[in-house]
Amino acid sequence: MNRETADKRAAELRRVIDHHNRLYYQLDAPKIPDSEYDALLRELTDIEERFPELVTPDSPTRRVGAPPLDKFPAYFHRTPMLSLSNAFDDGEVEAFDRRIRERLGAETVDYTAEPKFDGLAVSLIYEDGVLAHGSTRGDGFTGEEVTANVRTVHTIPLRLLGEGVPKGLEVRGEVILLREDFAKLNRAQREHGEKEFANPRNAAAGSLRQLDSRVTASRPLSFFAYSLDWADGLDLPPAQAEAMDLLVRLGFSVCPERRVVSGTPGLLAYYREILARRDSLPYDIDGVVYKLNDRAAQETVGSVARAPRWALAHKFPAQEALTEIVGIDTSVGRTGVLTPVARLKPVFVGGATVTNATLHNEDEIRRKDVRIGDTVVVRRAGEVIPEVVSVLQDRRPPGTTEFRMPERCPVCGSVTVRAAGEAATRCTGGLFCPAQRKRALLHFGSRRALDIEGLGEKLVDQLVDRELVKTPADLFRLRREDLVLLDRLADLSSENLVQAVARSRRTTLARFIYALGIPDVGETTARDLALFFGSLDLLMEARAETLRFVPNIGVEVAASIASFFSEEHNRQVITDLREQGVEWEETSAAEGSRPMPLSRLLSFFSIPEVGGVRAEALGRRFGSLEALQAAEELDIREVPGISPGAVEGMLRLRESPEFLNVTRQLRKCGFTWTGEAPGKDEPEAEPSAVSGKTFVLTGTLAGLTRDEAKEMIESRGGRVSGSVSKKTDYVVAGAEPGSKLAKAEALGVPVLDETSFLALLGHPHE
Ligand code: 5U1
Repeated sequence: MNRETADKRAAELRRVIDHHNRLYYQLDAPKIPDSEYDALLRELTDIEERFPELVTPDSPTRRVGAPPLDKFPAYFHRTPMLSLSNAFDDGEVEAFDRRIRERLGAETVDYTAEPKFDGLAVSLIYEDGVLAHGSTRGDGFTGEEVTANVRTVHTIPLRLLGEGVPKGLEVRGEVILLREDFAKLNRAQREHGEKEFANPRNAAAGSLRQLDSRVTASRPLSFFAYSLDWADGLDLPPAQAEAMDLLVRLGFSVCPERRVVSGTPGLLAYYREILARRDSLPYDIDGVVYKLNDRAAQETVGSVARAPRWALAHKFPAQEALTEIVGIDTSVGRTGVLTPVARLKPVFVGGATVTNATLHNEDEIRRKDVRIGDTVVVRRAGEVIPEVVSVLQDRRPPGTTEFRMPERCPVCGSVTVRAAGEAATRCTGGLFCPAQRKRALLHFGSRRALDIEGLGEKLVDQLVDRELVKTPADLFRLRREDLVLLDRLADLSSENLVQAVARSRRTTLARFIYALGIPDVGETTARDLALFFGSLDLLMEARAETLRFVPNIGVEVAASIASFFSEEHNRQVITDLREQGVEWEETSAAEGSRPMPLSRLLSFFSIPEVGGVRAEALGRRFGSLEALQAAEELDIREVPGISPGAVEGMLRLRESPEFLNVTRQLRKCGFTWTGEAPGKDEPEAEPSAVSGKTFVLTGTLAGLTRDEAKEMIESRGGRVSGSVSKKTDYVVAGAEPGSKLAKAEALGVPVLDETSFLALLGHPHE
């Protein structure tokens, strides 16, 4: 083949391959088998290898990636890549529509509405119809040039379709992973022993930012266009919706769910429809986007800072949230399969409060390395059972141990656990498992437990081997006649033992709890439990969350205790022991005898947007749990410094079964919840010092995070703004402040360091 025929054939092959690529990836209607497509691509590759000078930037062979880069070059966007303002409720959408109508003097306005993809925004530049640059958003002004990477995305045309293509054109949109492709990718990661991705968004972002574009090529990315920003040599249509249609004609995938709607009712109806269909869409979305349809009107309405006034993202409730694992239970299915279930600190996610999440199976736990005490991402999508998605390894508290799935005790069939570092299995039946009967009986009768004098190793061996004693309750049924038959147990010792057993009936609650041999419960913990609950029944019904309120008890021990008392055979032996007359004195705390600050109770639950400061503000405002429970939504909204998310979280929490159960159990132990400790009732600073003032934060503060600083300001009636202007009252500057500090100095705005900031808030450094 000479060069000229090769050139012609290559051009033909590119056209045919592009056509089939589009049929396959964009229209989901392949017309030739994969083998034929591969043969065409191979033929083109061969030609380009023989005549490298014939390679064109839009050749489909370029989709396989290029040699790796050291770093991405910076890419300066011709016009800034704007972000979108967010709305979280209907009122904010109404206000958006009202503002636009007022600015345009129009009665009703048409909008385009489309799903908001959860991916990575990119800009694509075409020169003479050929893809010339692809870049990420970066800070909106400067992104990273990732051209070789975007070329690998099959739904991005390398050459625009149709006649009369413009000289230059910029299209923006989102690179995403379809759910199906995400599952495929993670399966492949798993098979290659590589780390799985937490969600499609992370996977898409991670894939597009690979210095080696051959890696990007191996990831099944997709692209959806959502804006046509400028075109040289082409008149853009007057309406946004028409511009989207033009993008389709040029060869782009544009979301098929896009629609033109009218006024607030149209916007809200669209939102509800897409929200209802969210889980059945083939991709993850986190809301919908509204845009003024008339492009000339978009110009009139204009932009503020980095977001256009003519567009709005109406966000869906988050489907993922962070929370903590307080325990891992195992549920036993009908077929005997053990399924691990994470018990969570209650968290509001996907429109409901979630307290349990499935961990699927042991492999999954090992792969994700989930441990009790871990902070995890929990996902709740639609009506699907919530699941633990990933662990935040850097938030792992010290001293956690790898979680070992319970196993069935080979002897008694009860679920067993393996303690950290122990080779042998240990039965949650503890004292009552036949496999450990001897050890358990010795512990039960030991001096610090029920103190049964004479119940030594040799005697226990014989009692168990001759099946005279199966559980500790059987000890109380022994008669002298049974014992005299045992080796070397004379009449007198038999009598002594029967009397020692009888004497041990009278004990204390702490000793009894210790005697039960609950995994991880030593003498001190047993004493703490007895003191806290005062009654065995209250202890036995306590949930793991309630047990966390006992001083010195952490998540793992709380989980172990709750799990012990949830086992039927353990409860049965306790009943038997009581029937045999084992008794102790119980104390019942009078209701109200144990006041606890309401804020401490609230802080224990992960309420969205409620940290210590807002919990204290709620405590101050309501003064008792009863008042908080009875409060109208409006009363909660009026708590100083509260945010809409915090109000929502509070409303959900106070109705959640976990909260009601924990408070019911604690109330039985005498707890009541009060306002803040004396002295906290007074406002902590002169209200005028912060109230109504605008703050700007810059740099890193040593003692508190930016969110904490923000919450402290807002809870005192102040505002935090992102940029410095003449209206700014204070700039708070931490280490390595940004340009905001220079601007503040130029405008003469007072600048506070961390110490003076805390002093202003009435929180001087200790
Ligand atoms: N669907 C969609 N997502 N999204 C994101 N449209 C859309 N428009 C955007 C952004 C940032 O910006 C416009 C201002 C073009």
